[in-house]
Amino acid sequence: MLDHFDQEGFLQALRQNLHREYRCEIEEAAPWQLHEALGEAVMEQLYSDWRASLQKRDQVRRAGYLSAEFLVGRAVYNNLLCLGVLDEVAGLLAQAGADIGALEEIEDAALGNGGLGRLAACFLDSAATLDLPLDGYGIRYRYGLFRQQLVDGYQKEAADDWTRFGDPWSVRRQQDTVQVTLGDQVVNAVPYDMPILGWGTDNVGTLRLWQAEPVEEFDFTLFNDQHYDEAVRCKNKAEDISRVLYPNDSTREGKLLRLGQQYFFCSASLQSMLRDYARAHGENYHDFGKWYALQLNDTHPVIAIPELIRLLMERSLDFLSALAVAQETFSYTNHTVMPEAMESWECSLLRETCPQVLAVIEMIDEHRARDLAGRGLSPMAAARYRIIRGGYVQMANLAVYVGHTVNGVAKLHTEILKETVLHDWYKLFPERFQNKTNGITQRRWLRLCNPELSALITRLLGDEAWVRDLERLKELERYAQDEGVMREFAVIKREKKRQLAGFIERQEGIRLDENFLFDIQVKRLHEYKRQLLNALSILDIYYGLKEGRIQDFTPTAFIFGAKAAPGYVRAKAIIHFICEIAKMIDGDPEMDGKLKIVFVQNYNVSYAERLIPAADVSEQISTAGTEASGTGNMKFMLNGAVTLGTYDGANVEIVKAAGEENNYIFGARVEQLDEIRDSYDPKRIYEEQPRIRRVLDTLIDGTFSDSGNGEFAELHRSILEGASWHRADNYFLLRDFLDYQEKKLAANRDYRDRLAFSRRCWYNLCNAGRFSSDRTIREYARDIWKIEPVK
Ligand code: GL9
Repeated sequence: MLDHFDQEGFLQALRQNLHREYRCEIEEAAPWQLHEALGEAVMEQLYSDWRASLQKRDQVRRAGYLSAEFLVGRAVYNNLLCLGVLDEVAGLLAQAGADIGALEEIEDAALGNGGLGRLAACFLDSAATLDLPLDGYGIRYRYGLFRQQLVDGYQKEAADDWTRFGDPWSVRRQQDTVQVTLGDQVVNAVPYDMPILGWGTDNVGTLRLWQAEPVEEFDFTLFNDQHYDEAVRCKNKAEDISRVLYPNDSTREGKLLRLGQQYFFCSASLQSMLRDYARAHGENYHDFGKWYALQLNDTHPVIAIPELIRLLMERSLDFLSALAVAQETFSYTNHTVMPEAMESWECSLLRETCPQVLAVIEMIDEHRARDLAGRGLSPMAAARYRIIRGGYVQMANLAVYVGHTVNGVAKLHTEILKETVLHDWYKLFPERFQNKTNGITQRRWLRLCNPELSALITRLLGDEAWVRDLERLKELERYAQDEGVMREFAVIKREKKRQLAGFIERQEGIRLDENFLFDIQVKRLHEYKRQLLNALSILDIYYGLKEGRIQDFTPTAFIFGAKAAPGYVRAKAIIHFICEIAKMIDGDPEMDGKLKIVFVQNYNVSYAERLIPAADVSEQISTAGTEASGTGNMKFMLNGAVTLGTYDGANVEIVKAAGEENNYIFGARVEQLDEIRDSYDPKRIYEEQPRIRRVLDTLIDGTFSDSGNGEFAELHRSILEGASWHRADNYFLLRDFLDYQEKKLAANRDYRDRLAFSRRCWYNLCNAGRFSSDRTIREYARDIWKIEPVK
């Protein structure tokens, strides 16, 4: 790619685009105008490589990643980086009087909630880099994940109008429009294709996002008769389908519209694949599964299974042949063990949205009953595997029964699937189960977000090969003994902290001192992730400092970033609680220069790119057995932070790779929790431990005001009494509290010896190689999709 990047031509194209579209020069252009013109110029440079890659796809076995979410973030810097011209373009713009940094104003494409959607984006990046024929299929939401503001410590949501200033990275492919029938309504599905650039290759992948549009703009007769609202009703109803991303993380939304979204993008994607298939291979659809491997990202796209069978039957396959093709084609990834996230759809909803598909699901379930009887299961035993149960379709059962492979996303998670969540299925089909530990792309999560550290790594290794081969980092271990290198490493961390402090001051109006230890917890707000535990521990540190119980404390900034699902009342109460603690500490002059809390607003991919490189301590404190994998944990490790965490998800593998002695691990393990679960008595701990009682009681003793809505008292009850739907302290905050506090203070003490602390950070960085999504995607390609690189 970089060989044939034409700098002169590029600059000229940029100028021409600005002249033509906005009648202005580079130095006069507003950031969004520069972004549009720059995007267009890049797309022009890409065009022939993208086209060539698309053509090659048709000649090989290929894979499709079906996902309701792709959290791609900001494209401009990453694309310039992958083209190998980020610094050059920055220089050219500077010469022309413009600042490439101005493009920070451009909104992220936040078409996902969190880890699951970001993983999908990392996978596409890795596949493009590895020349693997993988494309993404999803929804082009008109509004992505809501924008978050904190008003008096409360989360306020606003619409995320991410295309407000255009979207130069998508190509509308009108000619590839297909139609999808939803209930009594037919809508157009119009694909918008985004190029996915790899590093050091001219291969370009494609993310195809579907937009719902009316078949007819509006009803002219109604309009003429002055029924204006009526006239556009159909248009609105069609556009509603791809209007907004559901902001739920690990909880399901049993809404008709959500089901409509899932069916819409699955049907559209399959129709377009069948069209491509027929063009390339003819109309013998029996062989579809020989050419296409389709990965179902959680249960959201599982409706693609019966839809493919239906579409194949329309193309004259019989049911059993179509089922066999589906079996060959689909595999399913589970991303969570939270029972409230397991999708099931009421049959009546399916009947309303896609009755033809419900009929196919019924056929699959009848076939399953016969199949299992044939395998010698009694009707009683076979009933445990029902796909339709109590009037609901169990989407995970559908996926595991029809798919050829099911995988978890970290070793521990896959074990939990086999032993509990999907145990019955594992007994029946053990050969279908695999583990694929998650990964992250080092292009965005180190090379792009931390050019300073990248430069050091490149200098020490002698070249940039690590950007495509992250295992190379292991060779850096020997520099742990080199004080000069360790000092340089520490200087870089300080610089990233200084940069973050500047950004936070501009965004939040809060000043941070880069000499503080930066302890960061950023992720979606969820009870199982235990931000409340972190908050309570900070309160304990606060009282410990006031009382003199804690001595020689390294001044620390605790930084939070998290969005709460708008309907998740407790999660919002926890945000408010953290903000109240921050306010109290700010108001206490004794804490000046010692303790600081910041809750940043609107945490997103671009904010993460600034926060993660600046962390000394990475908080990964979910209750053991609850976080399927986590991927933020890997990003922090890669940028040289130590993990303060539990034995949960991929933390287990991270600590194994980087050494327990270089991290701060605490808390009960899964087996221990399983043992105490039934007899667990948080009230006893509360009564026996005055420090715990004191911090927990700030929720009810008037230390903080919940503005009279009872939200803090409700949090207090959730720990000590439980509620109708869960036990007291469901996530074992009190069980782990003292152990957590001990490890947190140990990290704080250890930080005083900067050199030793830097070494621990360094070992984390050096052992992050395994957590590249390049490794993950190679495993999917080899073990599940059976696809090969295309050169
Ligand atoms: C998640 C898990 O909770 C994470 O532990 C995991 O790392 C990712 C990716 O596999 O998947 N499952 C899930 O529903 N979400 C995850 O992050 N939620 C969101 O993406 C919002």
